[in-house]
Amino acid sequence: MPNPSPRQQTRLHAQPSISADRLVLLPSDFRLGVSTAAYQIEGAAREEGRGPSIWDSFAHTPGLTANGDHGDVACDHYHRWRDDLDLMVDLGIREYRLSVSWSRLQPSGQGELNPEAVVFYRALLEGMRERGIRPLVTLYHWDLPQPLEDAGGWPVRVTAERFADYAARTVGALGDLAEDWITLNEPWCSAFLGYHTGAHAPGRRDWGAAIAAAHHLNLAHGLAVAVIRAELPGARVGIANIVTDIRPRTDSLDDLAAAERLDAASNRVFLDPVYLGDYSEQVRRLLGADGLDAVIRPGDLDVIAAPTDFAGINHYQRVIARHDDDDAGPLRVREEPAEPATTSFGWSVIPASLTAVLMRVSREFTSLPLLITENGASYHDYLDPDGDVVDLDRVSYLRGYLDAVVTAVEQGADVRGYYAWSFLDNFEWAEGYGKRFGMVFVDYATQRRIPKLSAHWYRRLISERMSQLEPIGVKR
Ligand code: IFM
Repeated sequence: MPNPSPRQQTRLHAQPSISADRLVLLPSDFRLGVSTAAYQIEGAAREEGRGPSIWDSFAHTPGLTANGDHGDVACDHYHRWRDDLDLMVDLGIREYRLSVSWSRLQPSGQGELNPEAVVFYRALLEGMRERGIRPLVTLYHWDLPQPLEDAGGWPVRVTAERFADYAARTVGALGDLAEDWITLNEPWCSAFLGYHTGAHAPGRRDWGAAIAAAHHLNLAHGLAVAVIRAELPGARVGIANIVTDIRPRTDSLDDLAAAERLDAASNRVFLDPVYLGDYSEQVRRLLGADGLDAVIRPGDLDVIAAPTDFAGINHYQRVIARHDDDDAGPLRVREEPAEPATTSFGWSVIPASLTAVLMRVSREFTSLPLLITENGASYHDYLDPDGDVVDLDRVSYLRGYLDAVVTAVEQGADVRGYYAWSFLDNFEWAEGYGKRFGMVFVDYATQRRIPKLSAHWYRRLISERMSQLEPIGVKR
């Protein structure tokens, strides 16, 4: 790797870090890491026994992803993982959130694990151990085995039971190599983008199915917590929910109610049962008659509220909610990005929204330690004629959002980690490869990795942090 070139050094010097007297406010066990997901980086879609997932089917259906992009090859991490881990080490990164692929580990969605997949993930996790990288492993980052979708997918209850079986077997096979586990990533996307808007796999458009999926995803999480604890008593377990900062457009009663509805259907339907033990009145009023009441069985809420060890929070944006009777959707809410929208997705860049979300989760939902399991931004990154990627926007984004984390800590939130999304540019779902979130640029034609300026900035930040911790004897 790549030390920064002299020109990059000059640019880096011009980019301030987070000031030492702010950085020092983070708890001594604070993790500074990066995050990825299996389908977005692995490739090797038909190798060594992997079966198709809903994302293979979706991405190979013409017209559903930008440019018809799919994850068949992606970043070819399946074959290049050693170099990728070496690069991570060179960049000073010792905390890595990754996901394992259900359709690779259990291609039919039930029964014995695929031995070749177990060999692969064991080698990957052993490779991390050898390099001193601590894994945080997500069991489900959206790649439902296609046979389970064919049998009804998340809207049917048995999928939650299948997930618990997969979780038990996977933790049984890999648990000696990882202590930290996440059950599900962003069940909101799986349920509502997958089954309501159809923007994500499996591409269905059925509001009732999305609501049933939401409950079964919550149930899957709770069932998995129990089996993970049984398999690996020392495990630290949590769920990664996307938490959006939702604000009413005006203080009219209509807009306030619209914001409350959007919050119920985006945040509360997942946070309430996991952390508060029941769906709130707002959620039940909005979703109960549309199917939620019908799928909740006695005992489910106790299962879902199984104690966890941390709360994972993925945060990307603030959204403005406006009441809209003409909106054909069930929520009657028009969503607008809060200004200024500056990422290439058109998402807002408002670091204070992360502070707000962390404070809200701490005050309203849980006193568990919080891990920011994803936060990041896509920009129009490109290789300049000197072969560098100078992503000043991302540097400024990361600085702003990490500083917002420090603000939340100052205000009393118990935040223990930040995993930037993402380590590598990767397959950004329906948006394909056109949206780049990585700190490391991937030239997909050659699979060359080029650390962007943000990667060098992050390395410097981690090293400043380490030098703050050394005098007090904390080593990582
Ligand atoms: O790329 C995704 C990731 O898979 C889940 N959270 C949001 C990211 C950016 O859209």
